[in-house]
Amino acid sequence: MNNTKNAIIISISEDISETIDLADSLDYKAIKTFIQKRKTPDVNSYIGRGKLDEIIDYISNKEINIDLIIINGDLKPSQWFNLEKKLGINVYDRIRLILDIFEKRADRREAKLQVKLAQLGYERPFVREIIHRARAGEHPGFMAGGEYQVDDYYEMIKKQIKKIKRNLDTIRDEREIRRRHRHISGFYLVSLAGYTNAGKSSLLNLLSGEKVKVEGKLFSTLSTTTRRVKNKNYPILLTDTVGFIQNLPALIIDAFHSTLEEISVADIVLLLVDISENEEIVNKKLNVSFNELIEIGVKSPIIIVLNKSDLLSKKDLDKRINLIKKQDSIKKCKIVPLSVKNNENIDNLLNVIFLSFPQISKSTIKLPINKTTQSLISWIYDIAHVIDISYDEFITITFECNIIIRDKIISRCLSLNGKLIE
Ligand SMILES: Nc1nc2c(ncn2[C@@H]2O[C@H](COP(=O)(O)OP(=O)(O)OP(=O)(O)O)[C@@H](O)[C@H]2O)c(=O)[nH]1
Ligand SMILES: [Mg+2]
Repeated sequence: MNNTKNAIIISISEDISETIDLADSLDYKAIKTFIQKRKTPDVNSYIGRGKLDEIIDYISNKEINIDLIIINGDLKPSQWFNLEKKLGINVYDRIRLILDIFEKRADRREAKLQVKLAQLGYERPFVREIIHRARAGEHPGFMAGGEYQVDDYYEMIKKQIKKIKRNLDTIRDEREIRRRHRHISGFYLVSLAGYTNAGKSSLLNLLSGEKVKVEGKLFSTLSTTTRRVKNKNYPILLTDTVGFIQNLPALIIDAFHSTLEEISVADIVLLLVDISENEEIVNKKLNVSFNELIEIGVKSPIIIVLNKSDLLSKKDLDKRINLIKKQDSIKKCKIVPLSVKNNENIDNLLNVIFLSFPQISKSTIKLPINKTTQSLISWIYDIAHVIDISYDEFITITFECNIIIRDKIISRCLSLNGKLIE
């Protein structure tokens, strides 16, 4: 069944393609765009009077039903109020559009709470406006809160925000405990970050055999998923999480703090970029995502993964890689082009990841041959990167891994009468 609804986009700049994609993510088709180029929005109605009249005319003459008006920017409560009143159709600004997508996609408890928190934060100034208008006798109710008296509603928002924050803190603490446990068990934590739709979930699925939802729409993923990388040579836990977008509203960043924290505590961050888009967009999205990572406090190595290379010729791909390499901000990062779709260059990515881990050390041990040491060896294969193994009177095995795992392997080796060679 086709659930597409019709929307009009109003903008004061020509840069509207992302807003069209956001609308599409909510199944709204942008059937008409009104652009009034100006430096700052009109204080009262975002766009000037003449343009507004033109839109009112368009709506009233049109046989097609318009379900939503989308403003390609942020609205002040008074502007929103005036626009809805004049146009007689629901008016969303960019933040509200994103919040609605998030609400639709939130599948687990944490994401639901985070979205609710962001929504309440968003609604608060609007409620203030409504209280003001209601007192002046202009507006009887508000958004979903029509059944509440506005004053009560405002109080309720405050209480709800407090309660949600408490619940989110508990979930965050549980996650912290789980994370510490995983680290102690010797796993490396690698997180996937990047602009929405770059292919993060596709890469998680490919590397772990998971079936996280993959979609050509914006913000398919909201909840965090952590899975072990299938390749047994690498004891890696990979975490997929919410994507970035330019001007990600501060209240969403705040609400998703604990989810984004998951990125900042990883040993390595993979920053995915869709390399197939045009150069200007690639650069913009790369910079937005990179700055976002710095802002959320990432200190670990960042590997730039240029995904969707299958959509470019070798020549175009090389050209783009060279352009990206020239950027000062990302000079220290390694760059890996690949195609998740065609399973191309994935092994190279795993190697680059492994070589980027902090405190990697190489060790060689000698073990007597018996049943117990066999199980130790398969365990070593499981949690370390085995470089060489040879059998004579003893088994000599050389492996690379982080210091925590190394200490564990050596202590088990010694307890089985093995020897540390180097
Ligand atoms: N051509 C091509 N398409 C790809 C590749 N990797 C992913 N895609 C497509 O890109 C779209 C987005 O993929 P996702 O894995 O959902 O992207 P994401 O980064 O998880 O997106 P969000 O969860 O929305 O942040 C889907 O339509 C994928 O099929 C690739 O290597 N080549
Ligand atoms: Mg995803």
